[in-house]
Amino acid sequence: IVALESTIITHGMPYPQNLEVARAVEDVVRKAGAVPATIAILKGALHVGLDPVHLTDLAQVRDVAKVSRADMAFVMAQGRTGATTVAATMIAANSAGIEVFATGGIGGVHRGAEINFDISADLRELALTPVIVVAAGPKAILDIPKTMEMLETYGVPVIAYGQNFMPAFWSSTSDVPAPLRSDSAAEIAAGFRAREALGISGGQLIANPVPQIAEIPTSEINPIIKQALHDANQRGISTKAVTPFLLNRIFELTDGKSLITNIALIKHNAKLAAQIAISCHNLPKT
Ligand code: PSU
Ligand code: MN
Repeated sequence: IVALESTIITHGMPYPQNLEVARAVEDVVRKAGAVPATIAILKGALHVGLDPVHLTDLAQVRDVAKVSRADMAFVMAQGRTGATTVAATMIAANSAGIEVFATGGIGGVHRGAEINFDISADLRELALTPVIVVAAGPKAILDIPKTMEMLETYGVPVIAYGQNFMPAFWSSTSDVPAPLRSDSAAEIAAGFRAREALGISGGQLIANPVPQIAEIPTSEINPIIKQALHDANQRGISTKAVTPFLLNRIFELTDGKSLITNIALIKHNAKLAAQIAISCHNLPKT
């Protein structure tokens, strides 16, 4: 089983592309031989796996909360609907016995964190919860070197898939070296089992580069990210609103090109996640 998050659907992409992508990503997982489980809170109930009607509703619903570790339980107690971030999806996946989770990009240390202290709860979750998260690296709107430092401090293995450098979400590579590298799903599964055997808590982050054909090179995306960050500052965007604002602003500034890349990388991650899930299934716990 491969877990999929829902914040990407409600806060990461516009309708109707979000619904198309949510469905397409589930199909990629099925084609690769695994079972998708999109995770969300619907009217107070935590769903692990959404049926087509739920998925369609979620893609269009307004005022849906973006929930992380801090607020998921309270949103459920209030009977509200909430989209799960990477952190909340990991918690739900783990409680359902799912070991692998595919997303676009994880949250991380924001640029200017030395002033605004904005560090995503996704990082601490990776330190705590034993789930393998497949992502195209930390989102490039973040401070990638600081995010790497934080992950190291938290004891999270960061494994680049098939290359020596960290991918940067829209771009297939950055100039930040990856701490670990793997070229095989089976090896990633073996690493996860070895952590379990050692009694080390937490997950693994698999940094899977976007296919080069679909990437936006750093030289092209960096000035756009700068502009989007400037706009966010000017408008006083803060806390949970920062990531959705930036993603939407970058979508506007690239005339939709960023979304095309985003879709390509999510599908690519879903496929690798399915391969890892199958490897994990074939590798019993010791
Ligand atoms: N990657 C995307 N789109 C998104 C996100 C990631 O391409 O919408 C979401 C994920 O749910 C991630 C969250 O967990 O953004 C991080 O938000 P924050 O920086 O507020 O922790
Ligand atoms: Mn934040």
